[in-house]
Amino acid sequence: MSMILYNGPTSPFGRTVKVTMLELALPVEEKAIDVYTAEFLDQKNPLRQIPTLELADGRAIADSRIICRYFDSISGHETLYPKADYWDLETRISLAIGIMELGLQRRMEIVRPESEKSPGFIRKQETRIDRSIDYLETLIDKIAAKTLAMDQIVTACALAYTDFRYNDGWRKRCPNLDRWSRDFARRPSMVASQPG
Ligand SMILES: N[C@@H](CCC(=O)N[C@@H](CS)C(=O)NCC(=O)O)C(=O)O
Repeated sequence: MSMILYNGPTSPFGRTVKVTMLELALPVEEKAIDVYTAEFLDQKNPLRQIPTLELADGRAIADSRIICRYFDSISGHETLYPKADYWDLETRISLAIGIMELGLQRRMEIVRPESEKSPGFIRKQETRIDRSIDYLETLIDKIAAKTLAMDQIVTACALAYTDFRYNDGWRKRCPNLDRWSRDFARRPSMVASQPG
């Protein structure tokens, strides 16, 4: 086994990387860690975040977006970043990653002690998540109308994380995205990477 992926059971960023790794059938050993106590990780990624990928020569690659890019570059498969529609594709990827980031910020705020929580901050993140998912619904033809690409993986993981940590109210508002995500969730890579 040449590469080690330090990961966690509920990270949406980690799930994106794992789905990509499984879809590309890459030989990566996954190690689930508790990132909050993983001091060893500081040497590889001073931000101490999961996912972090360690290469065979000891170098580390961090940030889900960069790890997925790296996987794509070494896979020998059809690229997950097709040239047609390229900047729109990257923008959809950013939007889906943004939904994950907002969901994580919301979650971090919710688990703070009662006296330190800001309901206004939580509501702001929820409004931005809802608005972003409604916007993705308008892009469904772009997202769904092709073979596997990176925007699909990130979108599916962002929506699943929203269901997991926030709510699934978007499914009623966004019937096309709902249908598409249910189909996508049946992929073995999505089944094998469910949180928990
Ligand atoms: N931009 C990073 C974000 C990764 C990230 O935020 N990971 C969280 C878990 S979901 C983490 O490691 N948090 C550690 C901490 O907050 O101490 C990526 O895309 O990989």
